[in-house]
Amino acid sequence: MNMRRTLLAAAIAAGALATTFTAAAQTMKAADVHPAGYPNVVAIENMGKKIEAATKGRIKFQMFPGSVLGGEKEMIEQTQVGAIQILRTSLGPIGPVVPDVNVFNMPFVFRNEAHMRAVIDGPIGTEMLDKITASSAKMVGLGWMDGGSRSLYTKKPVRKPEDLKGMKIRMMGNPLFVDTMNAMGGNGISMGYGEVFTALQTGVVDGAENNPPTLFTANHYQAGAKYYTQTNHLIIPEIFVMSKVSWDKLSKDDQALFRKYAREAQMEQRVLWDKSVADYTAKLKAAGVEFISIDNKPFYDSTAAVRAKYGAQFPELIKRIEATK
Ligand code: BDP
Repeated sequence: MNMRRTLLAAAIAAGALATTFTAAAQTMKAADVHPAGYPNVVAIENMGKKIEAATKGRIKFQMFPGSVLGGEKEMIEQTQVGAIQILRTSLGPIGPVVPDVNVFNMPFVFRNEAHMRAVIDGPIGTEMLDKITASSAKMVGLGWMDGGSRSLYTKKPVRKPEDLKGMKIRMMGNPLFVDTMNAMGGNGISMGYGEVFTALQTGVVDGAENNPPTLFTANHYQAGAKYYTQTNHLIIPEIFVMSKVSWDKLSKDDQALFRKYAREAQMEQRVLWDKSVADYTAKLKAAGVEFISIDNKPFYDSTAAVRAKYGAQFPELIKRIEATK
């Protein structure tokens, strides 16, 4: 056999080996506080399946649902150091890390959920993801999810701000939310999501606030909070981010794949979300939770100072949000 050919064959074999090494399958750890089957978890799992198929198994996903890797604050930290690759979290606890996102965390900043969706789907949503990516937070903003509207649930019925007097209400870890609750008439207590059930049971708090799917899956109504007052005071989009450490290791083509399927996950979650809000609302009612409809204007009015305080640094952005149809 001709020497040149042998060398060529050896070179090809070595090349193939090298490709096999660089293409070694890697597993992305994805995490969420919500249980398996929750819309947000399902949408990320489906994104993972698409990426796995598109890369022929070179990139695999493993979902860690139900807070098994910790609460959101801890998971944000793990994502920053690259121990978690994909994190779906509320935007609430991102605020202390990337203050720019707080414009979306303000009470009553969106008129309704349709308005919020129009904002996250459009240029403002993309700019906000890019701001997170460009910040020092070591996270890449991949996409948004719908977190519905958050309303109050308490052990005693609440209809107006005065009814909240003296009530301790659990809020997510971000001073903006404590200010919001204090302005709404109660005493805001910042606490991790995983501690709320026991805090309700032991009387450390008298209530909390969330959307119907979370109220149901976290069982908080079984810890005594069975009055659900439709304040709709926070319409916070949820987000999924990737660890910058892991993102920087992806090729440009893989990054483009992640972007493409992230957008699809954003759209898919919404369909699953709407269905789950309807399902869980029916389940909550069947379980004896009393839904209290109110005129939420007094709550809107009472939080004006919070919008003024936190919105002061984003006057232009707020105008653009308001102008979004
Ligand atoms: C739920 C969000 C979840 C938050 C939780 C909370 O989906 O990301 O952790 O609220 O209140 O609605 O902490």
